Amino acid sequence: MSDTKDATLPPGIRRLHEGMARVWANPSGLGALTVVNHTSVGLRFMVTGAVFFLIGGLLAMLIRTQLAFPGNAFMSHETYNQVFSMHGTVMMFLFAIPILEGVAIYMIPKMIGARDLVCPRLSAFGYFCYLFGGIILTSSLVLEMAPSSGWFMYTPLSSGEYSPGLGSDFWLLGITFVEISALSAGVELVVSILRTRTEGMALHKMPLFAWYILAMALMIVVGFPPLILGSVLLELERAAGMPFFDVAGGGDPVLWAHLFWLFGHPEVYIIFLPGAGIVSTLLPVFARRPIVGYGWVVAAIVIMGFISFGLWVHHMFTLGIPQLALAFFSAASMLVAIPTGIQIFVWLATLWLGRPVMSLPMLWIVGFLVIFVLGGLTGVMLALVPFNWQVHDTHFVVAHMHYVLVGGMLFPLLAGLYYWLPLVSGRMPSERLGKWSFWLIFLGFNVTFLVMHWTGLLGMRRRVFTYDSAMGWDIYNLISSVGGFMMSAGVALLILDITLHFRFGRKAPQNPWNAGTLEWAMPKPPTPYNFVSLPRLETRHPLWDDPELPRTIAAGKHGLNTIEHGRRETWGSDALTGKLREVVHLPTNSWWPFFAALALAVVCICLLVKLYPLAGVATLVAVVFLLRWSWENGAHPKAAPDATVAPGQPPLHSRTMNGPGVWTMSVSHLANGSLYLSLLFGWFYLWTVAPEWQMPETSPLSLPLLAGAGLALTLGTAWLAKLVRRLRGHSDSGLGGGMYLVAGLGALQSALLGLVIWRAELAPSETAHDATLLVALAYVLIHALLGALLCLLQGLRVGYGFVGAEAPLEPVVVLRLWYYNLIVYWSLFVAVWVMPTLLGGAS
Ligand code: HEM
Ligand SMILES: [Cu+2]
Repeated sequence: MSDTKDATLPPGIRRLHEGMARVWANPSGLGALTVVNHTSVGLRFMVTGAVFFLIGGLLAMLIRTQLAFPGNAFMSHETYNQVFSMHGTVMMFLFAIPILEGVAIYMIPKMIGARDLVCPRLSAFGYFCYLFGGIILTSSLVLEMAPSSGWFMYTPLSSGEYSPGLGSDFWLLGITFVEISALSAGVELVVSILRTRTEGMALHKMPLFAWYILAMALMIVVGFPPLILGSVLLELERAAGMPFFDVAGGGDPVLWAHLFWLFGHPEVYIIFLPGAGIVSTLLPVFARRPIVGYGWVVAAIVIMGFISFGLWVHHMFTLGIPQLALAFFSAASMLVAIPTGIQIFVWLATLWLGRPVMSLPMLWIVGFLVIFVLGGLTGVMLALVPFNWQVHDTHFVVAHMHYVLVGGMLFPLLAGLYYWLPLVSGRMPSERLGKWSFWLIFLGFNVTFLVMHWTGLLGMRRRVFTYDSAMGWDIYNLISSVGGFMMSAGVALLILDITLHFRFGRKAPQNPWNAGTLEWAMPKPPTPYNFVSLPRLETRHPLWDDPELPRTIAAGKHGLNTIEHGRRETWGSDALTGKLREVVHLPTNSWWPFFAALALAVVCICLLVKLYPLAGVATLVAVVFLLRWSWENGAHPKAAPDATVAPGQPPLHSRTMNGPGVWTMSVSHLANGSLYLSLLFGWFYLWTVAPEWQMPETSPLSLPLLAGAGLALTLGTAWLAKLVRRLRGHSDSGLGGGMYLVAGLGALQSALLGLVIWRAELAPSETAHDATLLVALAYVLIHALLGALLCLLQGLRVGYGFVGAEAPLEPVVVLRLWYYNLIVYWSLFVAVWVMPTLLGGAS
């Protein structure tokens, strides 16, 4: 029941609901493409992710059919290579990450008492990037041009020489495109969790789920850029012959492995953390007591986030890594067992001290505990280097991986699905069908993968498309395959169950599981604005301490209960204490995210079919769309001519100097910085390790031009900083002219950099040295152009009166970019000019 129609509400409050419904309305028909609301976008992510899960599952069944019998001719080995590569790729990139992000996008604002995420248009954009990228990737299967070098695309197998065709290109371009979506969601989840919690929700009162998602999102922000860089470099190698991973040209294929696993290992935790977050949310509800050791769990999450970045090398134990490094990474890999162990003990203690009730979501959690612990045990075995050498790349590893991934992610996800279903649909799930599908999936899973440990120990390698009967693996493989089909039947039943549920489920009460968190204090199914009024919270379990909360919220008794200004608003609060700081004015529905993503999809397709001029045009179009979109940011006066707020409220965020936009810029630069550091890592790695790397005796880069560009950048940054200081003193004299001046300095920097590149006469398709240098210079050039462009726009906006002493936020945001450029430029100068010159090109 949506409470707009609640006849028991007094007329004033009903008008408030109606006003909210009008301002937050989602258009239908074609207009649905403009929707930015987190509830809709989150659902889209989840449904799309589920479709990709089915595609990935279908591919898994093809694999199991092929392996069911020895000497099977069901598929050719070429097809098999494509099928297992796409199975891994679809499951990891198109199912696991996006569906978990979908859950987070859907749940987080509801759990922290916000009306939406902080950059709703960014999530809409991310969704379309995901959708288009996913379609491009999977269409390669239909075209029989799918990637065939496995989901980690090791070079040189995936390089031009051994993978001619378009398969690798589909992967590299498609994945990069999809990663844009993961990053957008990552950035906006971090900022939303830190800056838009409802009044009083201090960091230590935040629901555990938000902690887990915060860690996941930060890990995405830091962990995904190395892969994006790797993909770009490999695509440059394939398309333009730049030999980053080719030994003959001074590159090194192991660099790919490092860049891939710098991403790939954290990826496993990125997948596990939200799963564990669901467990930590549901378990106390069904144990009917608060979680034991909230602080311990938070500590475990933080520790896990940190150690997981130090572990990537354990995927490369057999790649010829120095002995000492092996010992270090082996020990470190075992350390992860500690935070995992803490969480498992906390869960068991909570169950032990509570009065647990069994229900469908709980069944999935028990299944998770069993499977995940088994997967953890084989994980500790694999961290032992000698054992790892024995079973490396056998089905033992495939078994371990699925115990961790399916146990750690799919089971909690399904627990969460049943748990939050009443919120989404307003109906209760059925216990009977649900139990059947649980047992089919649980037993089917164990039958499939438990025996794979034995096939692996008996020496069956992964990724072989068939085997000889004499090896004695027949019966194990047959059992595995039967288990796989059992599991598929369970999934089919699950889908049937959910579909029937939306039609026939019985009505859910307000708080069906008697949960303590805020998402159960809203109408079911949720209205686009979530809460008509935003409560002030003092406790971690608002609904346990105040069961009346849903009623008082709906009656408009709490904060931000006005709609007079016609704005979409939510609280902006202090990251630590949850004290109110500003009213965040959120943007409304828009076509720009859709158009921008569409233009990028065109870029991607043009690159694939090697229509480079057209790709260039499409890139320009995409940039124009993105700029047009950014023009409406920062509470455009057209959208909100009236910047006043209700008496007693904090100011509108664009009237402050530290609104969430500043945070978004900073978190984006965390991602950007991770990409840059990966690039520096690549430079030094090749310099010191690649056997054929050649450093010229003298740098090809002109010192005066480099220094001139740096000077322009430094002056521009100083000037911009001065303008911002004046704004702080509430003065905007000379702001417009100053902005144009800074833009001019940025343009000068770009021009000088262009000259540096032109005069250097690099031969990027001959040596990895020149190729890496060119990429690094292009990176700073793009940033210089961006800095100039944004200042130019700022100059215009000052002229229009959008920015000034009254609305000082945007220059602060742009200044962050200039600071970033400054650090990057000079550190790069040291790395590519000073150090090589001092060391005399010693290789
Ligand atoms: C639905 C049941 C599933 C079955 C029956 C299944 C089966 C398999 C099999 C037999 C392989 C080995 C291919 C080979 O090495 O030749 C494999 C690989 C893989 N699976 Fe699954 N899988 C399932 C679900 C999942 C899920 C849910 C995920 C991730 C969330 C996943 C991720 C992977 C990955 C990353 C690989 C490695 C692919 C490669 O070697 O390149 N699988 N799967
Ligand atoms: Cu790992």
